[in-house]
Amino acid sequence: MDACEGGPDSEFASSEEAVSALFEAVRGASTCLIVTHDDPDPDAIGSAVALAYLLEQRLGLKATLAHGGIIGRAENKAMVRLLAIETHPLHELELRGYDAVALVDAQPGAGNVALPEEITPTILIDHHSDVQSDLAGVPFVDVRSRCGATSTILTSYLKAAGLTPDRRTATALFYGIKSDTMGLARGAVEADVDAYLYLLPRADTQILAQIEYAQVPLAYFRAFERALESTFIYDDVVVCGLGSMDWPDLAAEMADFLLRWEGARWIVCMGLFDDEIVVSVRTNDIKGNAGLVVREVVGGLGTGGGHSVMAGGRVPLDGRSAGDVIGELRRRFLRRLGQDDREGEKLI
Ligand SMILES: [Mn+2]
Repeated sequence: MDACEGGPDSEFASSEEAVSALFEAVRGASTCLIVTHDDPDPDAIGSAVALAYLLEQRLGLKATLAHGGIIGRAENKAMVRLLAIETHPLHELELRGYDAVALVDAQPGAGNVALPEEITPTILIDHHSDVQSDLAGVPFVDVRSRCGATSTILTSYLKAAGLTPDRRTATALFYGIKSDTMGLARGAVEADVDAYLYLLPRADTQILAQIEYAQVPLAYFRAFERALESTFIYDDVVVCGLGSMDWPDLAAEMADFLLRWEGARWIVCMGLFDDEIVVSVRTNDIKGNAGLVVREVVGGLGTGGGHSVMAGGRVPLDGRSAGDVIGELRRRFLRRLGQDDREGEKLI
């Protein structure tokens, strides 16, 4: 059995069971809207592509992909362009026009899903833990928090349905797993490794290389310089205030990058995008419970959550200045991570 199959939070003992329940949940439907979390990452996009493939190939459903926010990171833009993935901004669609709605790599209560509250998904497939969503009324729920990627769950569905992914689907799923687990180095379990090895020979390695080494705009290097200039060290806690960002996932990208510093245990990156402070947290302490840390820190101010070693959140400005909100979050994070509120040492 896959190490994240039938986990403590999954209702299903196997992916075969999950797939038959999934098919039952969409019985009679002819269209399905597949929604990811806002500013979708490769795992969200890969999962959506694979679910569409499964529903189209096995049930003849017509699937439409949608997301909130923007696809901002250069790699993610390259992924949708090179794999010809059509995903629509959610606000441009008439949401009531679909027979079924699926949510992948996200949950309704996480605060990072633009799907209006009055729309109850038909399908929910995710690997985020402790989101405390009210999932009553969602006909199909499969949350496997031990999986390193939602793409791993979708790979097991395809296998369970006896469906071999085509090159495009395999490439999207492979990159989803690779990116969410940092090449199996972060939070990956046996099932992620199995899925990764199953997909690798089926994926287009040339396209993968073009995605991973996607060219970036000049603004990227400038943002990097600004970020490094405004990064401060408090023992093993590193806090980066990014200021105004051109795309929201820059906070996560910087957090990943800063975690490479040998002295780091916790990274907290915060930046302004669209009147909200975007928070991204990383730790190399596998018992760190980053998701809980973020939820406690942003509690009362915004929303957040994640996994043991990576997490994120959003705090709306609500009329305050970005500097004030970032300052308050910085103080809260430092206190929560056992550091005094002090000046901090500049990174560079
Ligand atoms: Mn994910």
